[in-house]
Amino acid sequence: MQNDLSAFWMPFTANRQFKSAPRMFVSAEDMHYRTSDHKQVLDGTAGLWCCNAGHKRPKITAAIQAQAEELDYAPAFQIGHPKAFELATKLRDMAPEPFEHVFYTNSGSESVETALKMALAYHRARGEGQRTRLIGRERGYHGVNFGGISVGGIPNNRRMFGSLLTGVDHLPSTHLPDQNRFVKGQPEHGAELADELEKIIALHGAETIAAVIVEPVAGSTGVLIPPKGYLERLRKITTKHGILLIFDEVITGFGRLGAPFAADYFGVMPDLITTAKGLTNGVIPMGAVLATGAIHDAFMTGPDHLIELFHGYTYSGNPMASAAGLATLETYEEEKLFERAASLSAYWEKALHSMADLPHVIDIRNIGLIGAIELAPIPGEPTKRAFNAFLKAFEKGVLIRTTGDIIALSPPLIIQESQIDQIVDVLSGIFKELD
Ligand code: PXG
Repeated sequence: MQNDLSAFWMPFTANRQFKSAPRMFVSAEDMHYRTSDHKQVLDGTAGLWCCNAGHKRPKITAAIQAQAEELDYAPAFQIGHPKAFELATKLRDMAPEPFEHVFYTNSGSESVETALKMALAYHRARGEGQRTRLIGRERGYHGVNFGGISVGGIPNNRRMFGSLLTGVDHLPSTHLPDQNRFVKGQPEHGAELADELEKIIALHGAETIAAVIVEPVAGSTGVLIPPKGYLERLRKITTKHGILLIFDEVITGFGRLGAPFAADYFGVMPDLITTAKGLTNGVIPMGAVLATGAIHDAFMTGPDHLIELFHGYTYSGNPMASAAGLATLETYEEEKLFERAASLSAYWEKALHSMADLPHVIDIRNIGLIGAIELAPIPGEPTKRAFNAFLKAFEKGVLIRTTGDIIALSPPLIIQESQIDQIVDVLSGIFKELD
């Protein structure tokens, strides 16, 4: 049957281009998608950075099926169901030590809004309600809701949408292409960029600032890896001034760097962590904000029968999502996938950097199982060269993501070395062919 594509207004998609030559996935298993014209496509991006355990994983599929039979939905407010508590406990056990509490959302964007609201309300609850400013960073991506695009630093995501939140300021991006190029892992230069926070604090007064939010590794804007010492300095400055530090770990959470969270990997503890994506292997929408005991406890005052935080979603801790989350975390543990990511990262690094001398390649960056290959833009036609690479890679059976003229890679943590080779072979061939 001919499928009418016109009704569905697709997100973050060139709708007219897509609908003139659609690319459709109809099934998936482990490392591969299958297209509507029966082609296998190797998943170089874990869907959208979310299917960390690969696709159609038996335990997750079975858990969802069983949950649908048992309890499809339970009200999220004033009533519970066991799996939401079980998953929260498991998450707490997996998270770094200061994180004792879990607030459920349905996406990364909602986790960001939740964390920002928690930060504001935390200060207010402690009698510091004048701390209303939020600090983000240039080239930051924190989802697409109003708080997230306000603290985010992507012009296209902001400019069409009005005046956004007031009282927001931005740190400079950590990307220093002139000093850090073809760096393996964390760059040497740029820790001092964290000191820009001191200038922002001096400008506004520390007592007006509620929180700083950053991605420990910026994913969406092309894999920007924190310079050595940068996150440590941000932590030091925020602590000194009583400002909360939020790590947006929507991409870096759940093993992407070879540790449960980037906070573990870098050994820097924020006050709030936002998550989503890998929490349920992308199978059912779910996000979570991890909060320290100190933040949670600041709300636990007043009469017992009153709601402490006026925030939450109809689907917070949804039974189906909770079941998927539990089965996902069990799959990560049973298959030791975070350890696997850590041990594969050296092979990954070497494979990626083998493309350094190919045509058009102007930078390569990597950390954990994340990689980026930056291409020189076609003069006057930015983004086109990388998008052409995406189209060609798809034709050759490899799924990649592009942002600007940067190719971003983030395969499922079950990837084999031979499949890393396949990605590099296909991309190398394409770079030689590209205009
Ligand atoms: N924070 C971060 C750091 C993210 O990367 C979000 C929040 C928002 O999550 P939701 O679930 O609301 O989409 C994200 C999402 C890409 C890409 O190709 C990245 C994201 C989403 C889609 C595509 O880089 N990140």
